[in-house]
Amino acid sequence: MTYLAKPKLHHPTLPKNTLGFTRRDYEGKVSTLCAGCGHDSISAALIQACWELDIEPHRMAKLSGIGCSSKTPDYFLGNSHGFNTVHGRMPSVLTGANLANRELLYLGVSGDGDSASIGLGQFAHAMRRGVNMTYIVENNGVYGLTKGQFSATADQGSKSKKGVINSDAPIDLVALALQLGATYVGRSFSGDKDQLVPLIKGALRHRGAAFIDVISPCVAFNNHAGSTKSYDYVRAHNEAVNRLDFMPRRDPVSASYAPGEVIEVTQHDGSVLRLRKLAEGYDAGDRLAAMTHIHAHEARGEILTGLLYVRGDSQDLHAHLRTVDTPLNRLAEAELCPGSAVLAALNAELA
Ligand SMILES: Cc1ncc(C[n+]2csc(CCOP(=O)(O)OP(=O)(O)O)c2C)c(N)n1
Ligand code: SF4
Ligand SMILES: [Mg+2]
Repeated sequence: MTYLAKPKLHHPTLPKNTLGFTRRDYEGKVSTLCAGCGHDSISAALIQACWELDIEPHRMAKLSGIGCSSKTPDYFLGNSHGFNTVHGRMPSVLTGANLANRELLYLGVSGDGDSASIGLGQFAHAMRRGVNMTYIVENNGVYGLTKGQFSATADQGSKSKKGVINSDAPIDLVALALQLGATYVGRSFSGDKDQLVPLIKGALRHRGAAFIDVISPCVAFNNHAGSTKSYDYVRAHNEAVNRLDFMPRRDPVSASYAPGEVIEVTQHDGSVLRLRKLAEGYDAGDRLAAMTHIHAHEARGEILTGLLYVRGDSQDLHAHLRTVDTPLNRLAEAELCPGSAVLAALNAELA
């Protein structure tokens, strides 16, 4: 409960990262979510990823919409910037913040209701514009906060807690993100920390729109037989395409792997994603093949997880708009309003 303050004392032997911070320094308030909610495991994975990446908490901005999932930024990175937007409006508020200050790291946390229903248009435009962000959807197939109605990601034929069968076709946000031009696309399961932590680390180091759909069971309203987002169902149908290692830039890159078994993708900052292929012939650099693969496995009732697509030479919105390197919120009047002589020269160019 949030009225119970977390003890501030750290055990003296807790390991520290290169900034001198322990994992506890990346925590937030005590979670008010239901015990066992998948969303809390995602918060734990985010804390670990940020601690391992030596992220300075004040350089991170976390934005969210409305929902149990969107409440979670309160439970991690308590020393970072945070903004709870209106339901479904996280992407546009984040885009504005990112345009104003390109130097922060942007994390968008949303739910399947927040992103696939009311915020679907906002989600689409953040992806196609290449907003430099890590966009995480904590996907439980229901509106958890408002007591378990089917969301737009609920599978057709899946059963609600009260026994109602969902008759509508689902929206697959991963397939949509790929189609819309996201340059880093992955899916994971809240119960698979080994897969989720490196996936988040790769996304945080990616330049451009990085999207991760995390299946995150709602223990209160969507964890029964007949649900396709329950712990049991996801464990039984999870099909990983690759295993991911994230290597920060400062580490020497070794090449001790058998050819054909591992693909390496170097990101813009020099960090390396090392992908061990699990699925025969899976190439995370081939967008069309990724789309086909996702649909083929979906037809078999399997949930494909791992890094599904990544583009090493990705660009972001600032590159598309050719903005200046200095964050726009730091430009002073002299730069923003350089005077009539500059205006006259510009007009002369257009004449
Ligand atoms: C404009 C608006 N419409 C509807 C609501 C009611 N509402 C609150 S949360 C929510 C859905 C949340 O679902 P999801 O994003 O999947 O989050 P979860 O709780 O499942 O993590 C809805 C419909 C609202 N808060 N604001
Ligand atoms: S209602 Fe569902 S999504 Fe919300 S906190 Fe409880 S288990 Fe999590
Ligand atoms: Mg939900």
